[in-house]
Amino acid sequence: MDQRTVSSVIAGRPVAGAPGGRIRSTNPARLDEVVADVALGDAPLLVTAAQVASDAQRAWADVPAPVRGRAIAHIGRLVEDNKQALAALVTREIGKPYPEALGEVQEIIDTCDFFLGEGRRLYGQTVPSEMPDKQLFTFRNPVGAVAVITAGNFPVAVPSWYIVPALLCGNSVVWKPAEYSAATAAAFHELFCRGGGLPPGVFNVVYADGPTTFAGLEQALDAGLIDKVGFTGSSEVGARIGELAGRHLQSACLELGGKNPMVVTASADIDLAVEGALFGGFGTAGQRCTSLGTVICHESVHDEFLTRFAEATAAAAVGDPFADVLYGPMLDIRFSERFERFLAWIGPQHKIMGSSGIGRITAANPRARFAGDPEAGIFCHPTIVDGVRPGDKIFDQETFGPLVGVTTYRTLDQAVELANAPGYGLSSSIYTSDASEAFRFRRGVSAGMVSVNNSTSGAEAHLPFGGNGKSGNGSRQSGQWVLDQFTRWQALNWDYSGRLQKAQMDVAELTPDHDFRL
Ligand code: UN1
Repeated sequence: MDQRTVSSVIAGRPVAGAPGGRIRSTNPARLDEVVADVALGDAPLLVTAAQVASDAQRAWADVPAPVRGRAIAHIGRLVEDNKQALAALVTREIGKPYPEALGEVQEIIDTCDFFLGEGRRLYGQTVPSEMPDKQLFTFRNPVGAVAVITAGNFPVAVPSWYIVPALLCGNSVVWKPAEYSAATAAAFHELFCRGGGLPPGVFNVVYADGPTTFAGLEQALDAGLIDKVGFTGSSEVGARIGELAGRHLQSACLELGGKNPMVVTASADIDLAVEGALFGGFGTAGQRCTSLGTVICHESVHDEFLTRFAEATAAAAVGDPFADVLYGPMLDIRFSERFERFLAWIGPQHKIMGSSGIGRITAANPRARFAGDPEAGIFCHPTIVDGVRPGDKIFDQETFGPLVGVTTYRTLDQAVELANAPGYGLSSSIYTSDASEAFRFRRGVSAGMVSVNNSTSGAEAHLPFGGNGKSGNGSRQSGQWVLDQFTRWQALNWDYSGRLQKAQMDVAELTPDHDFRL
């Protein structure tokens, strides 16, 4: 297997040396396999990248939008032509099962397909003036140099949600991907630069750890080199990034955690709900921000749902992500260590189901349905925790990993209250055959995304993606909605009357007859 050396690329040139040290990105399904040697940058390197991006942005904005749209089209085609290779790298580096990795790469292609046409739209408006011989217009202007910081659970799809529209709108980019998905990030960066024929400096990538990134970002913002920040990651770090951006009078685009509820009503198709819970809860080993957090089951169907869900979970194959499995390893050792801490929140009032053990799958703590050698990587048992209630940490907080809570409700209002109780608001789902329940749930739930008879995961690439509460600050990605993140409206008024016409004051008024009655 090939092993890459990965370094930051600024102004089209790989950065020599490793001022932030070196790390190894390993295959989480086979820890002895090094996927990449990664040279990390320091805070000054991030500032240099921001300077380069800032310098390159004007000329990029001068490239006509339809030409930028063509660049996006070419990127999409090149990604499509490299789909299998990029997906295989995703699977090797972060352990996402290969079919899901193919889907993830498809999400880049879909995003390019959407935005290639936007280059020929990027519409502004013509607006009537309140005075004669005057015309009003609106224009979308690029924001400037954009810093994008992304997680490694969707190491290429989610970055494309930022980077494709940012470039299309005429912004330059500094991207800081997760260190543990650096080889995948390097491949993505190269496909974008080569496919798009992007001028040097328009799209830069910097590998750095979290604290270094924060320090570099702060310095770049202080120096006026970054005009917009996009961040996908934890609610805790997102709050700090939002605060930092706010101090610079900017609003960050934040895509944060979730505690995504699934309501199973009395009229639900239970088989469908079980299938949705299995994919939503345990797909990607529960490490999506759209992963199912808690199943909120009507008390009349709780026992039936739980029995079937536990059976399906126990029967599902886990293991080698290139085999036919429900899920593979944890993304990286740090996630399995943190997951162990979440498991410690399980109390005596809870009932555990779904596997032959909990925590790391090992020879001493085996799982019956396992593909491959569990000791070679970082694999965790799927865990269903029945009887969770508000006030239990396991109910209230995101537990990034293969863990699904189950609770019960009596009235739909209670179900909505339970769905909203943790204070996140990313994705949500309801299984019902009653349209009024679906619409009442939609109206009451605080989530930015609602699925009816579908799992909490699986958002399509052209609907607004984003959350409320602890899941984000209301920003939305994807489709036409993300344009508001990467452009600023400019209003133009043009008076060709040859005199100063004062708004609100020099406006003609027609005389109504208010006393008229039929
Ligand atoms: C994420 O978890 O950060 O809806 C993104 C989904 C994917 C994207 C998830 N299309 O599950």
